[in-house]
Formats: sequence, C-alpha cells, structure tokens
Amino acid sequence: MATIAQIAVPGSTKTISVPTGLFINNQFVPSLDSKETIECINPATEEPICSVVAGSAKDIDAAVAAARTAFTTTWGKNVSGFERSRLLNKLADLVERDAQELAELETLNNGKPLKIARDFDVGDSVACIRYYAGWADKIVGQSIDIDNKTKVAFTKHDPIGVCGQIIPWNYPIMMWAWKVAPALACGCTIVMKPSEFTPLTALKLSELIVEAGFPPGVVNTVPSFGSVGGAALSSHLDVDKVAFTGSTATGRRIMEAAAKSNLKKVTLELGGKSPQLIFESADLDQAANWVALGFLYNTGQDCTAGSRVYVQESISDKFLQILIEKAKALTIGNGLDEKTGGGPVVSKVQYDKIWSYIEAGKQEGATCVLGGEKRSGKGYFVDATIFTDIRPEMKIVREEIFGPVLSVGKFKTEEEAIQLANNTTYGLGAGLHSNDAGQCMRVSSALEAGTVWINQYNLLYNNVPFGGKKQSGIGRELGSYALDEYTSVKAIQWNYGEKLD
Ligand code: TXE
Repeated sequence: MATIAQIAVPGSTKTISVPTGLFINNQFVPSLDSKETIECINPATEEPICSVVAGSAKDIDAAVAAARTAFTTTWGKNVSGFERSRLLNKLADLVERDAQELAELETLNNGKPLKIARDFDVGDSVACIRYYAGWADKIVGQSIDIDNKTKVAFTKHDPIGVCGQIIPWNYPIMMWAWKVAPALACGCTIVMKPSEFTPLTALKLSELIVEAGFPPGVVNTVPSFGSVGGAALSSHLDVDKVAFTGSTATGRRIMEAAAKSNLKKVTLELGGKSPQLIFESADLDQAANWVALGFLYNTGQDCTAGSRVYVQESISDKFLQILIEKAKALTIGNGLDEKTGGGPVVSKVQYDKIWSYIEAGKQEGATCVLGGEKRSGKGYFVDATIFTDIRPEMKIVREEIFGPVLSVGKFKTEEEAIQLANNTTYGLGAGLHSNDAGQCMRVSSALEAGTVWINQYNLLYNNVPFGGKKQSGIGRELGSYALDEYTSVKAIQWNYGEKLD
C-alpha cells in the first residue's frame, strides 16, 4: 500500500500529506507480516479519509527492539538532559509551526471543532512539550549522609527504559504530548500505539520527530488494533513500562497482561462518572456555565466529563432552567464550520453506545428535559441531552457514557451531597460551586477524586498533576509528578573509609 496519503481538506483546495506506514527507527515502513489496514473515517460525514497499515505483534517486536537499541546507545543514559531539552524545544517549535495542519487533520479524523483543535489541543500540547523540555535537565536525586565519616549514599533518577504508550481517540494529539514529552524528558524511549479510530495525527507528528533531530528508535509509532498491538505491548517481556489512557475495562486487561508477563510498571488514566455539586450560595449563572462546559466539552467525550450534577433542592428548578438555556446555545455541527461549538462523536461505535444509554435512561424512568432525539442525515451527531428524576441505580447515573448526556439530581444537605457524589466506583474529577469558603474546604476534602474543581470545572494545566482515585486510574500525569512515573530511583551507597574486620 502507498506510504503517503494525500488528504483533501473539504471546503479548500488544500491537501495534507500523511504517511500511512509504521514508524520504526525514524522510517515509515510496511508491516512485517500483516495485510490488515485501519480505515480512517470522518465522523462528520461518515466518508473514508484514508487507510493506514495496521501493525501486528511482530511489528511491535520490531519497534520494541528499535526502542531498546536506542535506549542503550544514543538515548537513555547516553544523552544529557541539556540535549533532551534542546530536542524537545525543537519539537515544540515544529508542532507550533504546523498547528493549523495538525488541527485540520485532527478535526477530519476525530470530528472536534477546528478552532478548539488548533487553540487548545495543539496549543496545550506545544506548551506541554515545552514544560517537559524545561524539566529535562533538572531531574536530580538526593545526597544522603550516612555517618559523615566513611560512607555516603546518593540517589539517581534513571530513565525507566522502553515505554509502551497506548492512547485513545478523544484527544489524539494532546494524549500523544502528555505521554511523549515526560518520557523523553526523563530519557526513556517509546513505542506509541495510537487509537485505531484516530491514528493520523500521531503519524504526522512522527515526521516531526525526525525533523527535530531525535535519533532513530527513540520514538516509534505503530498504529494497530487494541487486541493486537495494545495487547502485544502490554505483555511484552522487553517493555519496562506501559502508560495507558482509555477505558477501565481495557486498563484492567493491561494490568493483567503486565502482571502475567514481566511485571512492567503500569500507569492508567481511566474512565470516570464525575459529579458536580451546586450549593444554594453559588453564583447560579456561573455554575451553569461550568456545568454546561463540563458535560458538553469535546461532545462529552472527556474522561473528566461532569456527567452527574446534584443541585441543592431550594435552587434546583431555577438552576435547571438556566442550564437548559446554556446547553441549548451550543451549536453542534461539522468541526470545519467556524460556527461549530461541538463536533460529532468520534465513531459509529461511540454513537451507538451513547444512544443505547439515552434509551436506557428513558426506559428506566428518568425524565428527558433536553435533547434525546436522533437527527436525520449523515454524521455521528448527538445533541445535548439532560435527564432529571434520576435514581442512583440507573445505568445513566452509574456508567460512563462518554457523550453529551447529563443526569441532574437533587440534595437537601451537604452530607447528602457528598454521599451522592462519592457513590461511584470512579474517582477522576469532581466539582463544587459554593460561595461559602468553609463549605468549599469541607466538601473538597471529602470528595473522592484525583482533581476537585471549586467554582470552575475541567481546566487543566501542564504543571498541575492529573489522575484518578478508585477505578479511575493509577499514577499521575502532568506536573513534576509525571517524572516519577518515567524514572526509577537507584540508591548508590559508597564506602570510602570503613574496614570490615
Ligand atoms: O476504549 P479502549 P474504546 C471510555 C469511554 C468509551 C469507552 C470505550 O467510556 O466509550 O472507553 O472506548 C487500546 N490491550 N474511554 O473502546 O478500548 C485501543 O486500541 C491494550 C475513556 O475506544 O480503552 C486504544 O488505543 N490496549 C477514555 C486504547 O486502548 C488495548 C478515552 C483505548 O481504547 C486493548 C477513551 C487491549 N486489550 C475511551 N484493547 C479516557 N479515560 O479518556 C484496546 N486497546
């Protein structure tokens, strides 16, 4: 199959060239043994975009071997932090230079609005790469006195080794940056497996790895189906760590494969069913803005989507009215249209999953007060949908939907609000809206989540750690915390005087 696809950008005369092979040792190559391809679909039109090679387990072996060779020769402990920093800064410059094209490709393959893809997904990814470029020459250990006369100990934070990185389809560029930047800053090498739904931007970014000057084998990209390439990476005996973002079910499989193979280190960023609490002292207009953002951003395909909202009874009717107006105002359409605020959902699979939840909500007796009706025509569009009259045991209240669907319930007291919010197996994000400072402190410390937002929701910063409690994950991304996930601490104990009798 051709190794370069020319992809037309609808509405313009422009084409984007995308390599369609596997990226191993800084070259785009065919599969060693697979004839399979991944068909990339534009979710706004349901039209095919192009196909790329689907890597096999043998291709994963080849990519891991390339990553291992690079780790022990040109990268790993053989490259200084200054050089890693220089290369990461160069990469950030190139991603910034190509922001428009990368965003167009993201919009075509994922569906999200072009402006959001460019200004947030690509913009934040550039900032993330620069943030970790800043850390690359500041990864240091400790010097530990033992007896001050004959012995000293010190620690080194060694790169952990070859990292398998398995990323999802909801933020293909940003998840690439969140994984690649800290790993490279720490001196690790990478085999990246993008989602089979959205492999195009990871392939395009691989071209920039070469242009930035990274040695061959430092970053390898193998598009593949999860049960093939993802499973091969998770069970590989020569992979030192797997970093994963995706569903809790797949996270469980990855951990099991890691345990059964070489006990590789695993970090997991998984699903959520994140609550937001609206107390009667809150600024209701502001709270409604954040709640709308929380369940509609990225058309709800967001691991921290605030998909359960509980409102204090005294203000619940008023709040709901304001919220419905805000949610109605979002224009969902083709991401290439400048007016679009939210795109289609990523795939037919995701579209069908969301509709099965909307149907379940209706069948289980919740009241649909907004949306809940299918559109006619092409494209995987789902309009903002809000349910009230919910009960804790309903599927729409318990399970991650990953679409623009919100469940709204009520509470009387602060204790009841906390109990409702924490009544979930997940613990990724949580939000609370209140103008009572004491309440903000009490409730934020009682909420079981990796991130609690107060009087805001869903904002992420590259220098603030991110990750989950309970079944939402293990480990942290972003901030200095992510460096711990890509390094291994070695204690060196030195005797410079004591003699053994
Ligand atoms: O996820 P998967 P799917 C949730 C969301 C969504 C649901 C299903 O609720 O509706 O998951 O989405 C790779 N070994 N999230 O099926 O399977 C796969 O190829 C190793 C939340 O797309 O978790 C892809 O690269 N890897 C989430 C990645 O895992 C495997 C983002 C994610 O796919 C594998 C996405 C296996 N056996 C979905 N099977 C978030 N936390 O943001 C699949 N993969």
